[in-house]
Amino acid sequence: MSKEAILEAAKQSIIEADEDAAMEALAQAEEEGLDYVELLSNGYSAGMKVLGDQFGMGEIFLPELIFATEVMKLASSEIEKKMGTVDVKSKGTLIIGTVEGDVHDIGKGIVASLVKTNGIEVHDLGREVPAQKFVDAAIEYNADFVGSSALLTTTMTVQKEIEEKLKEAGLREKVKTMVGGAPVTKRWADKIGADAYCEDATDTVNFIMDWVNNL
Ligand code: B12
Repeated sequence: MSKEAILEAAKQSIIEADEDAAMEALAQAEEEGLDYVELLSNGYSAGMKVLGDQFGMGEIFLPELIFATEVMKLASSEIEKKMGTVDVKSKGTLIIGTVEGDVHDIGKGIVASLVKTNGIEVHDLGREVPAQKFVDAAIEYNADFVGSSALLTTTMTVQKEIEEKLKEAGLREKVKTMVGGAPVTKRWADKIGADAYCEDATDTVNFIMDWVNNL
């Protein structure tokens, strides 16, 4: 099976919320030695994007999104198991979470696992996390990076609050902040004073590694 065909099968498995097809695509990917990150981004996540557009246009409804989410979560957790973690001394610590009022945690989870596999200690605070909790965790774990995910235009403001609260706590110079999520842009990151906008999990790893290497 060609790479393109496997990616397409992964994408379709999400669109159709078909768990068996999703696992079949993963098995094929493994057999062909396909890059798991590519499988996640250009396969399964591409399927979520199609559903998001259909949902936005009123062509599908919430239950269909929820079914697809379950398949997406299964696929990403299986991939996380396969990628394993690197057994080296931690190169830094990341606090990550989805902001208050927002339950979208698939993308955040993917970012967390990919960063972890690159030797960074990750503390995932989960979803619907208030700004202050990011700050408290940054202190508790002596974090180098704080990353927040927002998928709703209405919850992006919490990312701004995180910046403000980090400043109040005197931590803003110490940590690098990263923002992500579908409605988030580089412009938004600049506007609120975040250090980086990362488009996807690979982008996030590149940003972190650049920073770690320049320490
Ligand atoms: C799946 C989904 C859901 C699922 C979420 C399940 C879950 N556990 O996550 C369910 C069905 C529960 C849901 C609910 C709702 N949803 Co919804 N949902 C989506 C959908 C289709 C896909 C999101 C997704 O998982 N994408 C796949 C992942 C891999 O991509 P990603 O999240 O963008 O993450 C990548 C990057 O953004 C980046 N990244 C993400 N986070 C971070 C963090 C950091 C630190 C960094 C560096 C990078 C980074 O890296 C990730 C990996 O590459 C989007 C459509 C879309 N285009 O995003 C709508 C969407 C986000 N939802 C939407 C809406 C409106 C809702 C609801 C309000 C619907 C309702 N009427 O109830 C509720 C909100 C509930 C709430 N309070 O949060 C709208 C938002 C509109 C807006 N502009 O505000 C969207 C855009 C759909 C649409 N077109 O209308 N949703």
